[in-house]
Amino acid sequence: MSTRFHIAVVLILALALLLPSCKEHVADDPVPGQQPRTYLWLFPDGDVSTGVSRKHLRWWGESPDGLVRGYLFSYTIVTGSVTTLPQPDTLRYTWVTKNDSTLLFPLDTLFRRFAVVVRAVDDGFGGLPEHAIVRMNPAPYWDKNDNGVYDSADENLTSLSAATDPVGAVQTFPIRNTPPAIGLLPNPSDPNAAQRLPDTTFTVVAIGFKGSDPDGDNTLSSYRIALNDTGATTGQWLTVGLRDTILTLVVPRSRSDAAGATVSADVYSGSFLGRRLVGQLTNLRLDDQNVMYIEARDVAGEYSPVLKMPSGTDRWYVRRPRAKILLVNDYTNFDAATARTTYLSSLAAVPGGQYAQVDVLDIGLGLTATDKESGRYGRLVPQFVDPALIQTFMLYDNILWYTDQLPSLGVAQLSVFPYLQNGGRVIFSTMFLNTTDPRGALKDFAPIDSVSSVDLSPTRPVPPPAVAGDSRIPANYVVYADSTNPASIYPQLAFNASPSIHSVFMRPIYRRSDARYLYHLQADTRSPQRYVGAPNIAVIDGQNTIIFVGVPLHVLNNTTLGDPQGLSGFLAKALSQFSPNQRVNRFIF
Ligand SMILES: [Ca+2]
Ligand SMILES: [Ca+2]
Repeated sequence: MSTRFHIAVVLILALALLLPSCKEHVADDPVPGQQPRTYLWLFPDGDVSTGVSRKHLRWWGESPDGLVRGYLFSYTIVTGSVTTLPQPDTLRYTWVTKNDSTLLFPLDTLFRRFAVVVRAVDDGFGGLPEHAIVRMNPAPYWDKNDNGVYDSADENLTSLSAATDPVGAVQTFPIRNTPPAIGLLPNPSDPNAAQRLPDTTFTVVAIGFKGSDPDGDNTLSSYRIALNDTGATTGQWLTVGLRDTILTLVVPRSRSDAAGATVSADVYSGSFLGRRLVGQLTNLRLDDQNVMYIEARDVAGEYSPVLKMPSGTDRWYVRRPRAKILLVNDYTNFDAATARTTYLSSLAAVPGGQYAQVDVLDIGLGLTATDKESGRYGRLVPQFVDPALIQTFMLYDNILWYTDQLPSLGVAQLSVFPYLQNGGRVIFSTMFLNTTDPRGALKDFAPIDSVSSVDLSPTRPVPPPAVAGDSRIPANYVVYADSTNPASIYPQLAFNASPSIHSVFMRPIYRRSDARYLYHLQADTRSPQRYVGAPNIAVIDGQNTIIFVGVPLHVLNNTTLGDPQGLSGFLAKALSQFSPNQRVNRFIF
């Protein structure tokens, strides 16, 4: 503590003890012409040792012969420990009537000294608008244009000097910078869970973070990010701006297809739609584990402790994308292994062999049916679906998304539409629930107007009458291609020969106005009939970008009653019909 500060403390105690007699003295025998005195107090405990840049100050004045009208307040950077007014007084003062303020010293170096000067002004002076700028040299004036020179409309303040404390309260504060901190943003898909990376991704990953600084968040200056190495030899930091708190690393296929063991990633800031390229990061390891490092920097040039992702014992493995098509596995039913094998072999059998290589994303991995129903994300789904899953999709020309009766709709709603809008092509195969179904959400990306909502639950009345849909489709029932467009008739399909009954919740779907039907189910030949008519079960949109199938495609692999190539025949036709010149962000093939 400084000597002056001690004096201030002693004085205030003395004044408190002597207050009654002082008052009497002032009232009985005013002393005209005496200037006020000023006192400065630092909260919370008066510690003026080297400290952080946020200080709560309080000041007050004592006037022996009148009231205190206000204060001239100033602070300035100094080199030594200043305890008296400068001579000549060249300070820039602000006129204030309040008695306290939380000061944030504008620290832009590691260490600074700031001198605070407060001078009480008594009622011998008429006052000024709050925050008016006052200068005392060469004679007091209101520096209206704040240029430090008495000129233009500035006003002389002739009565100010006599009303002002000639000494003032002067205190020097040594301020040391405090380094910033950095932390992860909340998990956007679940605020109650920590943000994590999927343990395996393709060449896209997103991370959200936020810096803070005890000296004030407005003293943060930038962030920097590096991959796998922060050392000077091979590590490379990429510095990004303060608003870039959601970063997505993306490697275009043109680059990863030609890369060796490591590759450079483009770094985007923000959501998919609002994305901005902010730079590149070298050193992303393909088919290997990777680590990201992120730091915040403040205006004084100090960095936060490093934020490392993944953290703890988590790992993040980056797989090199190799295929032209991404198989999105959103299917957790008992026959999941059969379904997966059927899709992989049917794609491999497409003539030409261009789908022999298939990349798979198991978005249902780790989820129970209950999890799916409550909208939880699988652990391979990037928590920033927008932009990370959209950018992952953009690595592929086509997506085949197959799901059980509980599609990951929250994920699909955020990702499928932007993918289609940016050139992607999708085959989406789903089942429906027995009593409720997600018609509204499906419409966000599927070219359908509605889905039959008839009760298909086990407690539905025994037929007759037949209803619009069924939960039990006999083996070998034929799925006919729509023939209204003779130039583009799809191969016939049929339900597999076993089991004898397929337990799928089939509901007729109704096309969006631009879309056309691709397939309808044969009429029900059972007696009594369980479903009415020949329900439409597949549509394609008017732009030829998405095919939506309301039954699981993997049970339509009947090569006797369907196309001789079975499901493969359908996939060959569908993938070739998709705007054939389409290439998403790719280079080879
Ligand atoms: Ca001026
Ligand atoms: Ca700081």
